[in-house]
Amino acid sequence: MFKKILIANRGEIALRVIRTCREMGIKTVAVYSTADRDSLHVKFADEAVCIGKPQSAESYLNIAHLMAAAEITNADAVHPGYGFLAENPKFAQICNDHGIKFIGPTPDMINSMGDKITAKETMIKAGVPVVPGGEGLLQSVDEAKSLAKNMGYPVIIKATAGGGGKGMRIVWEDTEMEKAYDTAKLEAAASFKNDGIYMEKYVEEPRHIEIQIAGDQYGTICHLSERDCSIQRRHQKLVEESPSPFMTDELRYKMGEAAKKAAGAINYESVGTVEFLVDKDRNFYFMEMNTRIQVEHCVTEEVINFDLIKEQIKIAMGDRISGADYIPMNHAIECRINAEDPYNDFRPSPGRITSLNQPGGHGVRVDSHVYAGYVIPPYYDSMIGKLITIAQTRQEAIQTMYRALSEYVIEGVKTTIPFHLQLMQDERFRSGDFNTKFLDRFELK
Ligand code: MV4
Repeated sequence: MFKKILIANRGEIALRVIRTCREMGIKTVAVYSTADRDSLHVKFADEAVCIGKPQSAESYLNIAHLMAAAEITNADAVHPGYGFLAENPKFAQICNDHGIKFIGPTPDMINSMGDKITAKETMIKAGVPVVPGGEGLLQSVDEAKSLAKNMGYPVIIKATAGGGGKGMRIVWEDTEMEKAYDTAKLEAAASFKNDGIYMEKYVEEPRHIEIQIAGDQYGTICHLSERDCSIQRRHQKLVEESPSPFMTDELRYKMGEAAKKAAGAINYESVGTVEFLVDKDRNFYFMEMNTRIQVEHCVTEEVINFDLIKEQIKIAMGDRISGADYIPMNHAIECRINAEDPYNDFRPSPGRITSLNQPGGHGVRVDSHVYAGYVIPPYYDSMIGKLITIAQTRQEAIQTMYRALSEYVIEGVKTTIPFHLQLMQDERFRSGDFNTKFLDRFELK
């Protein structure tokens, strides 16, 4: 049993972890940069340690500072949240080497999913469907061209060290290949210090549907149903929901089994997510696996009535899971409320929140670390909070969302609320007829 957990993160996820720890009777240590002195996670934790300057590299990404904070407070475990060091195998290794349990998978598991070609090969061996493509790294433009001719254009070039959309190039015809190959390789080298690239058939207008899974230290794995994350803009998710409006019982069964196979192939321990692309004919393909808790975990929590952070902590303590899968019992939608100007290319809008009214009432959950007078620092992501609504049907969850968004008052910074208000009234969104290209054609009025 953990007595004290250090949370190596900030913002709403730090608060989210503190809340569950309180309920479990576990003490908490917050860490903070000098820019986050007045943050709620600092006030809500039992102890707080300043770990450095505002820049992430000097604080939330600084492993030496975090380990010092864990040692002086006698923490017996570290929760990494999402982002920052959550998928850094070196950090997980150093925690474990110091006798501090990293609440997440082992460094080996993080590594095996971090390199996309390795992950894909593991999935093929395990019998999980992957997008058709070349085997291994591309060695030359000529190889890229002949491969693309064989499988037929369009194709997509991806960085093996990439993920989340960075360094991808779609290629529609032979004449574009040379430039795409070169820029993808340069971009991969610059972004990831690894210029390895590979090719896949490009799946047009896919949905992004991911399966939440959990695995314990004894090899039991279950799935906790899907989230539809197709409403994205430049690879930034804006809205997530569960169940997916595109889901059928048969598809959920098949994707659930595939996700469990994927996790089982690496003996996965902790909670995690298997991301799939789903085409219009409901063919699905493994994309990547996230070895962390995700921003959008709340919609799953609400549709299956289950605390995923509690489960993650219990698994790390060595508890067993039952192995039963979970099916959504109602509908949940999450809107990300960011300090961004949707009328100006979603440009970040940090600054002081001069006035605040958060929504409430039946079917509404707000996960947020802000308060009236809080200053959103410019150094980190611009999320103010997550607004989640829960209802028996999708239509009702949308209606509740519209109502809750109308109650939300945030003054002093620009927010994504006007975008979400229009989306909730959009006929195509309301009918569930959308894919990852939806926001490319969405015009804010
Ligand atoms: C694809 C694809 C189409 N075909 N792969 C984007 C994030 C990264 N994880 C992989 N991504 C994609 N891979 C093939 N073979 C389209 C995307 C993609 C996408 C995927 C999910 C959500 C939004 C997206 C937006 C653009 C492209």
